[in-house]
Amino acid sequence: MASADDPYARRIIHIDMDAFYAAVEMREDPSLRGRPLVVGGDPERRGTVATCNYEARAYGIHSAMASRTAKKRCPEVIFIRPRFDLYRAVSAEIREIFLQYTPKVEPLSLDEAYLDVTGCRLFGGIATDIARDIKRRILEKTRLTGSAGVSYNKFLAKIASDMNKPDGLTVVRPEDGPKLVAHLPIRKFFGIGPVTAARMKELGIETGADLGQWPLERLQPLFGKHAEYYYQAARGVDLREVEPDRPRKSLGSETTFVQDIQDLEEMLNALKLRAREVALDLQEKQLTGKTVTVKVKFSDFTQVTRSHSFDRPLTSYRQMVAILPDLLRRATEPGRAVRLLGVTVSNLVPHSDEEGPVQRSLL
Ligand code: DCP
Ligand code: MG
Repeated sequence: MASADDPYARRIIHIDMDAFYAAVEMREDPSLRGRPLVVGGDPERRGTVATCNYEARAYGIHSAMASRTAKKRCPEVIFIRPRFDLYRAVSAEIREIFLQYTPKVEPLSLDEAYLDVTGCRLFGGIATDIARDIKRRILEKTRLTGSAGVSYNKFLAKIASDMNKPDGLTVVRPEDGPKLVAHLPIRKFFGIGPVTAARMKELGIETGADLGQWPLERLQPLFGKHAEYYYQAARGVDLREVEPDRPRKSLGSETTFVQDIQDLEEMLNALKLRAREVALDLQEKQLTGKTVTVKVKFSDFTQVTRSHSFDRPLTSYRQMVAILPDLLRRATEPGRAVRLLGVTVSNLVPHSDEEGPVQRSLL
């Protein structure tokens, strides 16, 4: 009988929409279908590809690529400006569907979520059938396809959803988990970014099987608090819970300039615009925060952040703006060109009504 802490007892589904922004744009304008399409960026200027459709991927174009490079790889590629409101609306529709199967839904981004369906009684509790039904409902409601991964933990459900894209449905059963993980490049493990992967490579760890050779006592001095997760993951075990509505830790907005700027006034104006975006976002989500951080990226891509924490949560947009000149001066150096500026508010708390109607709005 499966107990609550049995690492194989849960049923987790990971859903990830296919070429999400691009698919939405093709739905809105069917004349775009079958042609290589990039969402985000601008080939004449700076900017990066947010995503592209599968036709564009055939040319080697991918997310986060410089749009100039994308244009070089496929001169006839069509560039589309992203319409986030539209993607957010579709995302909300998908989330509504998820919630009809389980309250345990953890969105990771607009197009991706984990669902814990362990307690779901639909379809005799068979997670594969539940996942198939979710895909069907998404298609019916949004005319878009998504790919599903079904497994006994988050790590493997996410790996599975990526295995048969687009429109995939892939199941990884407990008896197959360890074998799959053994073949997996270390870079695909949750939480292992390029830096850790490079470090592991130096240690001769390139796959799950390599990682599985290391006893916990040897991983601990090298990877500290992450060691246990790596140790378990190498065995196909991941005990992380699906966490519904994970509270946000920060809200931010940033901008990359078409041409690097050096003028402090100009920088300050750009920052104020970002701060306004953040204030709007906070207001929309009924949040405020205590810490304001300014981020500066220089033309050589090095990055500096400077923060200020107030004793009490912000009650106005002005308060946020007032601290920007000081943070900006501390982050920049005269004459050094800046390529990107951003503002983030963290240490978030709910924006209560107790402070009175005048202060209820951050704007
Ligand atoms: N996105 C972005 N910048 C990135 C990566 C993604 O703006 N560097 C946006 C655009 C994507 C959406 O997030 O449409 C979802 O990201 P995915 O990684 O799931 O990519 P897609 O859904 O576009 O494609 P796939 O079919 O590979 O999931
Ligand atoms: Mg996707």
